[in-house]
Amino acid sequence: MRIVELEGPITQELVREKLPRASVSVSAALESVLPLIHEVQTESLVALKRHAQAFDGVIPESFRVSEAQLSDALNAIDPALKTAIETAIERVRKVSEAALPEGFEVELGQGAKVAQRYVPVDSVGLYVPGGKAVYPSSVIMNAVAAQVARVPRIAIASPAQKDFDGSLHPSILATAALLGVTEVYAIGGASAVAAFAYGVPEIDLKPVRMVTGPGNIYVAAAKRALRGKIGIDSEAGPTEILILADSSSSPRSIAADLISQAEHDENAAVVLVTDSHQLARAVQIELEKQVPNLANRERIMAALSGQQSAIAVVSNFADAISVANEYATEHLEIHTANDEAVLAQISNAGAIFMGEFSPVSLGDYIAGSNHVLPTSEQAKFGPGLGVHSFLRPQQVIRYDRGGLLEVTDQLVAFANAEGLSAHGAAASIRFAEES
Ligand code: HSO
Ligand code: ZN
Repeated sequence: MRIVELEGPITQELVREKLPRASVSVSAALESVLPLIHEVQTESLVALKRHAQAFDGVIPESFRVSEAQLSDALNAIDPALKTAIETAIERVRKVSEAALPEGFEVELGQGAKVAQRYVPVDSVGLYVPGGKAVYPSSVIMNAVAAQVARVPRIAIASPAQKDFDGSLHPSILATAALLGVTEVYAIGGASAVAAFAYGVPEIDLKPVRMVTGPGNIYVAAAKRALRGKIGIDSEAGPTEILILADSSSSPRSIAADLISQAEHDENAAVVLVTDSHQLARAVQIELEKQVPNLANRERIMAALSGQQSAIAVVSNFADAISVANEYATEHLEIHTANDEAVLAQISNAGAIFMGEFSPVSLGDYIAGSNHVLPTSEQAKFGPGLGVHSFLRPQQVIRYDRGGLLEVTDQLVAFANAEGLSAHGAAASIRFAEES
C-alpha cells in the first residue's frame, strides 16, 4: 500500500486529490439497462425468461420460490451458521427497535395542535446479489429494518443459480425462512428491479413501493432509472474503510481490518491515517505478512495496491481528524489513546467503530448495527439504511374553532401578501355570516 504524506491545511480538494475513490460509472451502465427495463415492462414473464437464460444461464422452473424450498433450505443449513444468523437477526432487531422514531404532538395554542406520526411504506422489494458475493448478512440488514418499521409486505429477489437447479443459494433461502419472509423470487439483476417496479401478473408478483439492497453496477443503474416510480435506498459504491490510529495502536489488528474490507472488491478503498511514521511502516509489514495466507489474496492485493488505497501520514493528529472528516468514509475505525475524544471531533462517517475490539467485520455481521452505509462521501449528507428508510413522517394538523379563529387574521394577511385571497377566504368564511 502506498504511503502519502499529507501536509496541512487539510481541505476537501487536497483529500480528494491525494485519496481519490476508484471511479465506477453507473451512468455508463444505464445504456444497457434501459432496454432490459423496457422489456420487462412490456413483455413481462417472456422477458424475464429471456433475461434469465442470457444472464443467469438457467431459466428457473418457477420464478416464485416455493415454501417447500424455503423450509428444505432451513432444515439443511449448517447449525453453526444458523445460530450466527439467529444472533444477528436478534441483535439487529433490538437496535432497530430502539431506533424506531416515536412521533409527537405539539400544542401551539388553545385548540391548536400539530402532531407527527411515522407510517411505513406498504411494500418493499429486497434485491440480493447472487454472483461472486452471496451475502445472507445483507438480507438480514435490509429485511429486519423493514420488519421493525412494520412494512406489511417484504419480498426478496435474487438471481437463479445454475448450480442450485435454478433456485437461489441455500444460505439466502434459509435466511429468508429464519426471517419469516416467504415471498421470494428467482429473478436477477436489472430485470428484478424492473419486475419489482412494474409487477409480473403471470406469477402474481405485484409491484412494490420501494426497492433496497446491494447489487452490481447494473442493479444500481436500474434503481437509478426507476427512482421516482419507486423509492430506493442510497446508491452504494465500493466498500470503504478509513482507520484513524496513533502510535498506541496495534499494527496487527489494523492490518487485518484494512484487509477485511479489501476482500470485497478490487475497487474497495482502504485508508489508514496516522501521525506516526513508525505505525505506517509496521502496518505495511503486517500487510505483507497477512495477505499471502488469505483465500482472497488476489482481490485483496488489487484493492490494496489500487490508487484508491493508501496510508496517509500527517504531521499532527488534528490533521488526521480533518482528513477523516473530509474523506467521509463508509466505515471509520478509531484506534488511539483516547478514542472518545477523537469521536467527539468526528462529523462525517457512515458508522464508527471504537477501539481495537470493535472491528468493521463485527458490524458487517453480528454487532447489531446495520451494515448498509453511505459510501462515496454520501456520509456528509445522508444516513445508512435503517428503520427510518421505510418510514414516512406525516404531520397531522388538529385545530378547533378557537384555534383557527386566533390565527385567521394573520393567515389572511399572508394570503393577501401572496395575492391568493381565496386562501384567506378559506379560513375567514368559517367565521362570516352567510349572506
Ligand atoms: N462490509 C460490507 C458488508 C458486508 N461484509 C457483507 C460482509 N458481508 C459493506 O458494508
Ligand atoms: Zn464487509
